[in-house]
Amino acid sequence: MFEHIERVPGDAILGLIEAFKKDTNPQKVDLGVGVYRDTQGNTPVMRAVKEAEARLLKNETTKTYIGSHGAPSYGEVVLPMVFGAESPVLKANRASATQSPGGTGALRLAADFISTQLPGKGIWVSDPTWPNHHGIFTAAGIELHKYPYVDPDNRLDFDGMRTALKSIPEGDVVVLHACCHNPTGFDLSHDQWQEVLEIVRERKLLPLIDFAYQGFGEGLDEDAYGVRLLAENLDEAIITSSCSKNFGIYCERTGCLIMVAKDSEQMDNIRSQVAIVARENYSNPPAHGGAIVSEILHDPELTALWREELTEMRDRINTLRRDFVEALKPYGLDEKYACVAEQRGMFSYTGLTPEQVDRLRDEFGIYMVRSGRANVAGFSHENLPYLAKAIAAVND
Ligand code: PLP
Ligand code: TYF
Repeated sequence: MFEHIERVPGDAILGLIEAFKKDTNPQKVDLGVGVYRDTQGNTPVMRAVKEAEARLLKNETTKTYIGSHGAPSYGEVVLPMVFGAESPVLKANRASATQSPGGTGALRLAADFISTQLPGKGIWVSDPTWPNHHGIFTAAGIELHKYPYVDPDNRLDFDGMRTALKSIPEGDVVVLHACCHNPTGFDLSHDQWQEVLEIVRERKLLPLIDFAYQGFGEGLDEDAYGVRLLAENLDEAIITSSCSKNFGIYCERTGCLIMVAKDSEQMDNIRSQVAIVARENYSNPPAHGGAIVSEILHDPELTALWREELTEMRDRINTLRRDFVEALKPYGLDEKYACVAEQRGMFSYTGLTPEQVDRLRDEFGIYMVRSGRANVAGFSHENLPYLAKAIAAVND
């Protein structure tokens, strides 16, 4: 039965973890997979999370199923985090939260919902986008298309994006990154979001906004600008939120599918269908991550601590972005890589070519995705001089 099954290559991003581990170069630098790293290069558990877990362990009385939509206490705190506490969307009771196994799980729920409830609709993703978008939507049987996002000079191609969005067939789904675009780090300005809103409304498109990095760009509220603008001004939207990065609970698989409907009655109808999709995939989501988030966000002291830690992570990334460009100044390369200081979030499309990326890996033990995507959190004040020297060498 299994003889004909072929081996396929693994995930290119996750494969970098193994390759990095095997490298014996003492100066090696990991700029691959998108997890946050502190000054020591570690991905520690946040203090607010540790404290929340201690409380949960002490107070836990049952491990029974939590239901297909997850814990209500989780949805109760995620919705105001995403929309803002005073959101008209929440006041009108037209948003529904379904806890999911990570942002990935939320994307899969969205994909299955689209393929079963909106059959025949195509889906449009930015070129480039997170490779898993391709896999998830295609696996759900949805026809995938791309819209341009970056120009050959490694700048946001908003003209190309606008033109493409205007030609999307009415009723199709358009995937937008709320902030901290993966892989490029190029985000939309407020004016550009406004234009996107107008096109989406005019073309009667359904926006699916992937919100995996809330708080990693400019701030929790600032990063939600596009999500809130679209949700408040459109009848319908889908948002996939993740707590993996902003709570540092990657392995706890904590996310949320948020469906925005015209009114509370339609929201309830949709919600009943989402429950079926969840049930058919995994029945109930894992509880622990959602319980952590709920414990933190229901407690003002823990919330303040968590916000402080999140701010520290964000500020560190944004400082490293500027310092990276500074470190390239002595080599006359600061202008060439100035985009790194302007991009936001964990990732930067550096503009390094696949050949340069290969040389950085082979000659210097510096690992990043072949597209030239670097995880900025892998920079440190210790390795920046080495990185700058290596980048200068591959630019010779
Ligand atoms: N969407 C994007 C753009 C991502 O970069 C990630 C990161 O892993 C996800 C979704 C999924 O996040 P999670 O780890 O919560 O599944
Ligand atoms: O893009 C990244 O590095 C993160 C982590 O299949 C990730 O989003 C990468 C690949 C993958 C799952 C998660």
